[in-house]
Amino acid sequence: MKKNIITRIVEKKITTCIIGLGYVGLPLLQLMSEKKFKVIGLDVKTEQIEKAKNGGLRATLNPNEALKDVDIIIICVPTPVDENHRPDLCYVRKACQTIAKHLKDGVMVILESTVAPGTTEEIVMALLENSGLLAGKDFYVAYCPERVDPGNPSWTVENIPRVVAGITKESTDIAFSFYQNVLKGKIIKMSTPRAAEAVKIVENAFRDVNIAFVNELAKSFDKIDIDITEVLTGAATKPFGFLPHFPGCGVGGHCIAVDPYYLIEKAEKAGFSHKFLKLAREINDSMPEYTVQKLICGLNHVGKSVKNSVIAVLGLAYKGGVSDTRESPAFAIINQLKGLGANPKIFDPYVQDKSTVKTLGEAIKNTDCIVIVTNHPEFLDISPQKLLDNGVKVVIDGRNILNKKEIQNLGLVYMGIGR
Ligand code: SAJ
Repeated sequence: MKKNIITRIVEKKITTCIIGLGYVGLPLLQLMSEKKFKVIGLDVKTEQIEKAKNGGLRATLNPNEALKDVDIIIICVPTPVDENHRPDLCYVRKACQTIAKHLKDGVMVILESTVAPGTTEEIVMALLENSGLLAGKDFYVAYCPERVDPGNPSWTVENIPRVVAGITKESTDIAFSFYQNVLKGKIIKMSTPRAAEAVKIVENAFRDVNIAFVNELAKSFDKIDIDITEVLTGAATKPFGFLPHFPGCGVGGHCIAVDPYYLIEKAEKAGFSHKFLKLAREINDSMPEYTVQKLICGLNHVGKSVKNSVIAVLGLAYKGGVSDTRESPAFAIINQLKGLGANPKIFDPYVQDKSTVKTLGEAIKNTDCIVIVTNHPEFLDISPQKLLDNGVKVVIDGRNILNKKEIQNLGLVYMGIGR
């Protein structure tokens, strides 16, 4: 069986189904289709199916169609947290329940979604064995964390290195062979699925704690009149042992702001408390309020209150160049401003449906204060003169992207995050 499926992978004679056609599954579906693999996408949302079909890809809402005669099933569904930051595996469970109804001998099931270490062996396997088949004996199971970085032109689903591990050596070998034949990036075998699950969580928790580090520095440096961007640029001249991260008005997105909670909960259940990870989350989640405090202070400098000012929030997306607003700090900032009696104009060129004005011009026209929440390229060259001409008095730069000196030289109040 192993030689058969690996031979068929090499000969591109396998049929693959990708469950979940979001920012992870859709690029993989596109890539496999371009490489002439027989592949079909399965999703529960019509708009995702339409999006795939409009790109000339095979996709369906119907599991019977998607899982008929399939050899390899890749699960790429979301793994969010709920409002109490508790991990939510409902999409993974649903996908496994669907698969179990169609699972046949010799099929390889690979989970790509970010999960707590142990999930593949303790939850996914059991759900799939509801098919009546035995994992590792009748069918194969592996874990290969996704590493998609939305908007990154250099690192794509095709060339990003990947780690992979199966529940048995055979499962590992088959999954390894699959990715080696589909992708170009280096594929590294790990000893167990839980090691591979831990790799992904560690990568993103690493980023979260480093961002929290510079966010705490920003609060400290604001008190002692040090420009953190200058200090980080200086520290980055050290060619080893330092990796620059940057402070801002908050940490959003479905990865960095979410993944640490999967390890926090898993460790808690095992009797360990991740004080450091929790503190990092607390610091990063405090940045929207810190930004609003700076806005209040900035308006005070010009004798105005939040309630009696026209404020424009620039950016809703969680990071520059994308339209994804999940976990974006923009919403906390907007809610706090509304709580203070403001009715802010909102403009994000990538999120028109949630913007209250349609152009940057409208956003700054007759506005007292702008607050930059997202480092969209469109905001990088906002002209200080234009701000002045439109009556802007206060600039809150939540991503430290504007020219502080130029803005201050025109007599406007500039407040960055740590600068
Ligand atoms: N952010 C900061 N300071 C930083 C970097 C980011 O405040 O120095 C904020 C961003 O504004 C954003 C949030 O953190 O609100 C997340 O930014 P991100 O650049 O980490 O973007 P993501 O969430 O798309 O992270 C993805 C991740 N990829 C995967 O999980 C597969 C992450 O592992 C990558 O490191 C990251 O892209 C990347 O390198 O861009």
